[in-house]
Amino acid sequence: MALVDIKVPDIGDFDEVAVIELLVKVGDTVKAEQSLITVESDKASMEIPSSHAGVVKEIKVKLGDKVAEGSVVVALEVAGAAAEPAAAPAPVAAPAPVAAAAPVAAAPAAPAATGPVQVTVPDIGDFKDVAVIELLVKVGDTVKAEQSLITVESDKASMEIPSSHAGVVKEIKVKLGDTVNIGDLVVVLEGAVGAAAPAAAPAPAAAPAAVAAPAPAPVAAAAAVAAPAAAAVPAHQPGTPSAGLPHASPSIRKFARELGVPLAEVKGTGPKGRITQADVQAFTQAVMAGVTQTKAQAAKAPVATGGGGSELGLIPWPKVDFAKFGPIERKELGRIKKISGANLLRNAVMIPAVTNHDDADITDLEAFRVLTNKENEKSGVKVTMLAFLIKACVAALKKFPEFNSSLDGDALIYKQYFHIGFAADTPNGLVVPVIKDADKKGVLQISQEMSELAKKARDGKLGPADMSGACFTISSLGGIGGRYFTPIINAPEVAILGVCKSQIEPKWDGKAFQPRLMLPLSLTWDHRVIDGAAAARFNAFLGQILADFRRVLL
Ligand code: CAO
Repeated sequence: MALVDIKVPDIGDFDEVAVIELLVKVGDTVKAEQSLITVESDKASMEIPSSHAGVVKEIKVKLGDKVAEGSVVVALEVAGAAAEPAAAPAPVAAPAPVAAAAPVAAAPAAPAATGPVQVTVPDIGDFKDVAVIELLVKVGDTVKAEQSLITVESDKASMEIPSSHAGVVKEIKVKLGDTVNIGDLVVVLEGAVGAAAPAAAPAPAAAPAAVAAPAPAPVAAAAAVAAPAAAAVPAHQPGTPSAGLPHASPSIRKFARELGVPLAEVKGTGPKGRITQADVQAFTQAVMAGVTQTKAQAAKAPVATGGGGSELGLIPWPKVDFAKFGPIERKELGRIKKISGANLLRNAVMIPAVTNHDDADITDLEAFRVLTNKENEKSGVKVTMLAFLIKACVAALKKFPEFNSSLDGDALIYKQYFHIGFAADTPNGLVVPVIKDADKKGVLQISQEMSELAKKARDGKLGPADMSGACFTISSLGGIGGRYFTPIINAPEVAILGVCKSQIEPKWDGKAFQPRLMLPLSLTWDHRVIDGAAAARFNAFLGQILADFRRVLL
């Protein structure tokens, strides 16, 4: 038995790198080439492997220490003969290729290439058959010299392969999952100019020029396992961490991939938010225990329940075996319910909504409506209370324009048209047909259009044009019953009026109680756009109009 100091091997141009992870502890038995620590600079992430097999006797570094070539990492107890090769066998100095990745210096401008330029994988040292895990550009992209084109990964390091020239990507010659080696073609560039450092990019002999990319810029620990190729990841500068990508070492990414763990969803608890093996294990255990869900699982959960709730940091949706308690029947949600469920959930969650309740005295209006219907009996058009409400709401929207608006980022879009949606109950679910330009139509015409749209809705024949463009929605449960409710705003509208069943109530007129027909109103409004006082005024104004419809003319 002998004690051998395991040192940081040649890490090329990286003078001082920080120890960010200890991968072994005292007493561990390690194999030759097993990673001992992870070090990181602003340009690279690499694992320092052991040159020998043995037992860890002492760890000579701690988290945050700066190390350089020759720094002792671990004192290892090795079997007698094995201790001999004081000079560790070359392959064990595994990070060499990463370390050899010279920081990509700003390249001196070079003359324009005469034809298409083929950018190939540069010298990546001992690394063979590295996998392409990320495409950072797409055909048609304009790239700068040294801009990263793809990310490749071995089990010990990940690195970005930068472009040797500026130009326009004409062809991408690799795809995700391909393995590449030095000299393999990565992309073909058109109109290429400005070759990178001459040393790294040998001069082309003839067109089409085959030019090795400059030395790869190692990815600063951020691997791209979660970034789909089609996601059009914005090209980024070489050597910088891929923004938004998970911060983990290559071995952790491999570990996560083997378990099928979406690394992008794992919260890192290591230094600088780095994802550790324990984080991946904890995530896996949480998913297995049903405490959390991956985004993919949540997306598959029933739409009406809005996934598992993990996106909001909520506990998962309860999973109950209802059959344990009695007979059950399972029926899939219909198409309309699925669509409206997802919309309702978004609107309920995203809008800071408040509901004001009020009552309107519609005694005289109802008498007028009944009379009108009697007079128009032969016309076949039945005037409904909802048609009056649509007209009354148009008047209120004109008086309070913010109720006829929509949020557009930090701005409000004020609409100068008055399209009013009304919720219609159908055997297949709730739909919202729209009466267009209600301000330009009389109550009779609105009644007629409503009855046609309601029929189309019940027959499942509403087209997209029938249901789009609403500024404000009315949801009437008046024909059914109830007192008040809290309707959900139909985004991007900013308010909705719920109406319930009118009934005769005693109202004090100053001398005596009078029987009056009172209509319950429930106005839900988006507090980002509307204030409580405005909502109260809107309801009060609506009440005045419904109490005396002549006010519509004012
Ligand atoms: N108070 C008392 N009675 C009312 C009333 C009210 N607020 N509103 C309507 N009524 C009466 C009508 O006068 C009619 O009575 P008669 O048959 O005696 O004339 C009866 O209720 C039925 O009216 P209706 O429902 O046919 O007509 P409508 O214009 O009120 O409504 C429509 C049409 C399409 C909106 C309605 O059929 C409907 O689908 N309502 C449900 C909307 C809904 O589901 N909203 C909830 C959304 S949130 O989940």
